[in-house]
Amino acid sequence: MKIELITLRELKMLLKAPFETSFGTTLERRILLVEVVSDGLSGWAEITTQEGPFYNGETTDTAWHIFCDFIVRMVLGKTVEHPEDVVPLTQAIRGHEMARAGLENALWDIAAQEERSSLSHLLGGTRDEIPCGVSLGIQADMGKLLRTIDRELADGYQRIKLKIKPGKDVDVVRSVRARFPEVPLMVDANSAYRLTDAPLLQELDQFDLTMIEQPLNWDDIYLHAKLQRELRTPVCLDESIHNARHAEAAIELGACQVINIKLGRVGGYSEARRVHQICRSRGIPVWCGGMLESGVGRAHNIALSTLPGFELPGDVSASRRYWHEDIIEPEIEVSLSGTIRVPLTPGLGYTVRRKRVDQLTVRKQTWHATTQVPVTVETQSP
Ligand code: OSB
Ligand code: MG
Repeated sequence: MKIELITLRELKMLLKAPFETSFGTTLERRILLVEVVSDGLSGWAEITTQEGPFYNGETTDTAWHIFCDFIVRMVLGKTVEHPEDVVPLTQAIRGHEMARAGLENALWDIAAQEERSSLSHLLGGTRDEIPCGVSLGIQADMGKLLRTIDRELADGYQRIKLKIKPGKDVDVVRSVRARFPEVPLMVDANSAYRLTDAPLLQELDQFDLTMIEQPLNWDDIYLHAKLQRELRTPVCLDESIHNARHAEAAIELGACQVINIKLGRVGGYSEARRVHQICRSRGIPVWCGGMLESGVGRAHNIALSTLPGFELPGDVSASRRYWHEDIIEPEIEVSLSGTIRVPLTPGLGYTVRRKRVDQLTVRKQTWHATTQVPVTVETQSP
């Protein structure tokens, strides 16, 4: 595959409803899409940064900068045998996993098309459908939260994840558990607690949660091991795991019993498959997390979720939960038994709606291998 053309776009997309986590509220998404052209085929991927540096250190704007000013220069015009071969080309970059993942993942889409294989098959996926859960943002109103859960369960979703933060934790979980005694339920704190909060987190043990995701500091492993020893509820790590070394350390230290794998957070498919392999060899179940992606990022999450270790329902849900209109065709749909059918067509398995993408684009840069310099720069006022 020769990397002949790269296009980076920023899209403005309004979520159907604001999404609140312990680190902030999002309504207007700034989505970055990468398109790579090689051998006449287009590969697509999403850079899954959030707008501010509050989930990890990256933002839409840092990713734009790193992608344009470093990644493109390192890879444009280069030829790789396999998508994994692009990873060493950008290895000198420290951090910025999401920006790097955008490039690598687009090449996987191309490679799958070249092999006339679904992306899932090329990755070694073994499932023809994947189990789905939902992640529910923090709600001001308890009645509204309970009604939302009713609706998600009626739609078939297999587990409910509640975002929590100090002051919106034990009582919220108690009310939800009282109303839904049997539902597989978990919570995600997005690093809102400290080890000194262990007594409060122990109160959650009584609600039979499948796990508590990322309770402590975003860059910690060691303190999670101390906390896990104090809790019956399994700890799941999200923010803390940036690569396979982190996963191995966390497992060996006893810092978690589950790992949430996000393609962007670990820097792309190569590293995600390594994390998956380590977890599988140690009997640690994994599931695929979400970053409020557009259909492009979501389609990649579906492919990843077909690997054998993804035994638990992920935060991979239907397009219509987030968007009035998604940018892929068909939109992602979830069955009444809470599953997504994995597409079998070559590549990503969904078609990018170019017209829709163009309508939503607020800035765009294209690089050709022959010229090296950006040949089109287009900026619309947002
Ligand atoms: O921690 O899993 C998280 C959204 C943005 C940033 C971090 C997280 C989330 C979610 C939503 O939980 C997942 C989704 O539905 O895309
Ligand atoms: Mg999380």
